[in-house]
Amino acid sequence: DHISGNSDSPVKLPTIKFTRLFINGEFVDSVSGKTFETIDPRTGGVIARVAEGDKEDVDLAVRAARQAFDDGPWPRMSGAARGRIMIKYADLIEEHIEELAALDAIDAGKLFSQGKAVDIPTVANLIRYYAGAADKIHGETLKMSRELQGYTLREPIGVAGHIIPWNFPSSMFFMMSAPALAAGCTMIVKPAEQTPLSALFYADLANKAGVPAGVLNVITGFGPTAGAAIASHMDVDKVCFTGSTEVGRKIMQAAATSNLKQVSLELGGKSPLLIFDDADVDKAADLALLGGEICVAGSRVFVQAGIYDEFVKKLKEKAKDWVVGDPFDPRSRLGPQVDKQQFDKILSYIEHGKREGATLLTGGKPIGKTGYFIEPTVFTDVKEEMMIATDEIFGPVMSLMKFDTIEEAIKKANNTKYGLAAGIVTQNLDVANTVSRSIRAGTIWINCYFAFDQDCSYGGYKMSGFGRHLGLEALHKFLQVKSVVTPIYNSPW
Ligand code: TXE
Repeated sequence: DHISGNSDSPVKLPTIKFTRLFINGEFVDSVSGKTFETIDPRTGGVIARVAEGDKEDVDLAVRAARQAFDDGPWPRMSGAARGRIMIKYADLIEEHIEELAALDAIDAGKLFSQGKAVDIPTVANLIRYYAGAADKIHGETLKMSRELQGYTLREPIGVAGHIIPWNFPSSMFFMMSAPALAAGCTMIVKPAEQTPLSALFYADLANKAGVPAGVLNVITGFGPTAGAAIASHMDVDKVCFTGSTEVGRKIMQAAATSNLKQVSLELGGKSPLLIFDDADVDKAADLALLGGEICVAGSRVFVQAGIYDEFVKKLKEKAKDWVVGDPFDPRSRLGPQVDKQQFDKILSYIEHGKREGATLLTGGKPIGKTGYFIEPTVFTDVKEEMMIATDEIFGPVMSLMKFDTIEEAIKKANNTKYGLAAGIVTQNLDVANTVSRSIRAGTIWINCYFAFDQDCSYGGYKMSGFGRHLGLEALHKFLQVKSVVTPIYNSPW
């Protein structure tokens, strides 16, 4: 009973208010005057044309951010004053929850109900979390080994560039910009070309909240042009990137060959979910079905031999209830894939899985004639070396594999170039402790999955990148340490 296309949803579709670049506190056209289409993944139709920023626009935005950092009030005002503005910003976002959730639903295909109940309110709370940290940024008094007085200051790093993917347009915008704002940085945000709309709305609300001109600039446009200009800019002090491993490499190269700006990368994943014999099979199957277009998706599911058959049966049953459909339909649990390219990529992996000899347990096909809907897909009889088990697919495709011992589970879980997250389902404390310490990944969820929290940082081991989102770790990404040393009066230093 999958549904697709447009439903007669009672939700009013948002009018598109902002389609131009936001530089130095104003909405402006791109220097070239060019625009590009942003597409509704429910139908493949055009929602709006948006200004196409390029190098010249990035130059203007960086100049504004540089000036706001070097001479403006933002890094100089007290942390408490920055915090107050950020709290106002969060309140304004909360006043527009429905409109923002609807923008992400039409632009990214994200579930409206999820956006309204979770994503947008969480974003407001995330801003408040960092607002509360803004007046608690301090260094240390050092225990020097000689007659010296030494202490450290934590200072904002300067102008930050944030390059954002399409899978969580709102959450990613603030996971990257909120800690930078609290630190006293100024910034240029480039949303993904697939999902520019909510970012421009957030720029307007920042303005209304009293974030000074030049502190938060938004350049909509493409990666190889606008994104690359940020990564290679001589006046950007730090670039934060979330996206593909391939582009992550380019960002590092651009930083290395320009001004050696600091880099943090949150890249792909192929996270394992390990389900042990003593697990509650019903709950384990629910957790396993939470995958999809998310970097930490548990896309490799390993089940211990004793419950394997029962688990497969359960999963097949439950996958049927996983309704794919219009993101505005409250029955939907999965919306469309974000664009044609992602849709084609997922379908070609599914074909590859079949050719490589994996068994299609359920799903495997597109749904409907319009839009980019795909059935939740589960493969069994997957071998570790198959492409569906090694590559990040970034769609509703799961690979099921079997294991016998704990040692084998750990080995298989770590058999990947990625290391973003892992899940463990067991009642046995020893198993949970042993396995969580042995897996090389940035987040381990035990008997849960996707348990994100503003105070709980996440990020990559191995080729999933470095640097952390969320928590105070993310705040420290935007601060640098200055040591100040002075001799103690009359001491022979
Ligand atoms: O990512 P890109 P795409 C993975 C996932 C997905 C694949 C491709 O596997 O299927 O990446 O997605 C900007 N210089 N993830 O093509 O290209 C681009 O404009 C500077 C995992 O959408 O990496 C966008 O803003 N910037 C991931 C951002 O980079 C460049 C989330 C991400 O786009 C650029 C998204 C360049 N040369 C995709 N090229 C996660 N970790 O959650 C592109 N960009």
